[in-house]
Amino acid sequence: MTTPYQLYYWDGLQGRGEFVRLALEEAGVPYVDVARQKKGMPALMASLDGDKVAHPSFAPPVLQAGALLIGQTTNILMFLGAKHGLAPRSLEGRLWANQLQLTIADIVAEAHDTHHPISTNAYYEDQKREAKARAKDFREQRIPKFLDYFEGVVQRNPGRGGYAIGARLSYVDLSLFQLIDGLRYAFPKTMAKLAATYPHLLALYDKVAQRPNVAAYLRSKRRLPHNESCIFRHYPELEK
Ligand SMILES: N[C@@H](CCC(=O)N[C@@H](CS)C(=O)NCC(=O)O)C(=O)O
Repeated sequence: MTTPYQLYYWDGLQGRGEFVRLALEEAGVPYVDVARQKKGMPALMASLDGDKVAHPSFAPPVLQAGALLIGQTTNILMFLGAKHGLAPRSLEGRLWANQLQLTIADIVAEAHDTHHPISTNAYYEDQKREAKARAKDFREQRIPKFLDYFEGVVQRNPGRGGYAIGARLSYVDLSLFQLIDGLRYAFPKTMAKLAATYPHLLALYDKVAQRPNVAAYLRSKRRLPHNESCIFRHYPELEK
């Protein structure tokens, strides 16, 4: 038997770890969410420490796969996609998946910056005024621009089935599900208003949510609820 994957990610929130969890859950492979175990934090911290590991990450999520220690969400997904049939096999297809995932990472970073526009290290309460301005621009300009782009990708994909790439589910579809889920939580009014504009993305969202492994995961205790420690935070004042 092979050692299960070890996922290093902060406990108590979905965060960027969730993009990795969804891929692991869909693939049906065993993994340990290390920081949620007793004494898991020192192991998480070691994955960031260049004195302890050969390839330290700047920040979680980090995935341990046997002797490999992999950082950066997009990099981890590229690895899992190839290993578990969640990515195209051709070079062109793999690069396209990676490109889309990097674009998802871009909007995820911008979603984070709506509540921390000045500094990740400062409290939200100390940057509320700037957060308001940043969130307004994100809601009015950036969400539509990114979602138009992804809607076009799904709509123009010649593969049948309503996926982002080809005719099969990939990790990009799982991440688009998580992106929409997070945006709906953080900006419910904005997303409700925009819903009619993104029929292909919303159909993809439903399709992913109904995958047996994903659906079982979403019902499980392993799926933590969205909260205000995370990337996607619901502050009603940021949607006024
Ligand atoms: N580009 C990285 C970003 C990783 C990241 O920012 N992780 C957050 C948690 S979601 C963190 O712990 N950041 C600490 C920091 O930036 O100092 C990725 O996509 O994995």
